[in-house]
Amino acid sequence: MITKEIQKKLFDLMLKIRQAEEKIVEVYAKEQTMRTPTHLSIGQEAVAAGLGLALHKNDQIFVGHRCHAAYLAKGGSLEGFFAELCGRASGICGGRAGSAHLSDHSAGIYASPILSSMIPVAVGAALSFKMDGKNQVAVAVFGDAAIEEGVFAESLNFAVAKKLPVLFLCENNLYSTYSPMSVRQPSSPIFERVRIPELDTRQIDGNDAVLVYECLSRVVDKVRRESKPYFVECLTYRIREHVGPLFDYDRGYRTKQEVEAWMTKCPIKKLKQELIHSQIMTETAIKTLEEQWQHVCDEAYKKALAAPWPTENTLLNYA
Ligand SMILES: Cc1ncc(C[n+]2csc(CCOP(=O)(O)OP(=O)(O)O)c2C)c(N)n1
Ligand SMILES: [Mg+2]
Repeated sequence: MITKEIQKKLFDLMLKIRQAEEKIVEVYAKEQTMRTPTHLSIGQEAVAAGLGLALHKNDQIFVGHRCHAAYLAKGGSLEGFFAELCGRASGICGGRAGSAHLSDHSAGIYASPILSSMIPVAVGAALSFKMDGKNQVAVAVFGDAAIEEGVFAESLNFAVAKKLPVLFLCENNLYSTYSPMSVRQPSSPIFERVRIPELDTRQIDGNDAVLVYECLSRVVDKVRRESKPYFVECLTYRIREHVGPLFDYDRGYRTKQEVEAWMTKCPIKKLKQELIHSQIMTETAIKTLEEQWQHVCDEAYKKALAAPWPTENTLLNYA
């Protein structure tokens, strides 16, 4: 049952993620303060928001290069986020990791941009939860290209064979860098192709935050109760370029019309209309909330720039 509170929380979380990434868009090229490649999730926020609210605090997410949204949705610190992107000592990984390795043990999120590499790590975490009798769930979050790596099949096989509490969550944004699905994979939907008798799989609209939350909260509950894996494919779309803050209409691998068509399906726009229509929030309240998140992100960025760089004597820490 979706309450007004859940709807508001989903909206709030998506706004937080959007404003954080819009701040990156604003300063990335102009100020050159973030010397790290950034893979933005603008347009894909509903998946992370729905997942973040569906999980318990001690569940863990294992994600790839496009990790900002999942990191913020899992409770990663916003100040630590900006400081990390600016390479400062107060960054969540001491300024060493950058945008694609956001990992925060206390929030329960780990990221690595080696394609598919976090999928077996999620399965390993799920194995340890099961062996230790912990009631936790591990989630592997990955893109449509990650299933093309052999380790995905190995991980799925092992998780099903050992009945592990792991959710495989595929963010299908239809592209791997500049290559569309049609030149890389058979035309049948991913969720049907990975289905085997012992594995439940589903495909959902990944731009509908309420639907994502409803689906994932049920699925996560099932994974936890029955200790068995589940695969969910979320259909969504990346609005900005693969890596960096710009639009990429000039690249020639997708049309401007296609991007604009997906902009009309923006998950934030969609939930905003629903909130206003069902009189849960007024337009003015929504505007105020947007401005509040803008302000919080501005302040976190300013604080990051004022923070010290890592010092030379810490160079070998974490080695
Ligand atoms: C092992 C490996 N091969 C290639 C790459 C380069 N690479 C980075 S992202 C990416 C495409 C990923 O596409 P997808 O999994 O669909 O995620 P998306 O970027 O669309 O979110 C590739 C090929 C990599 N990081 N690791
Ligand atoms: Mg993709």
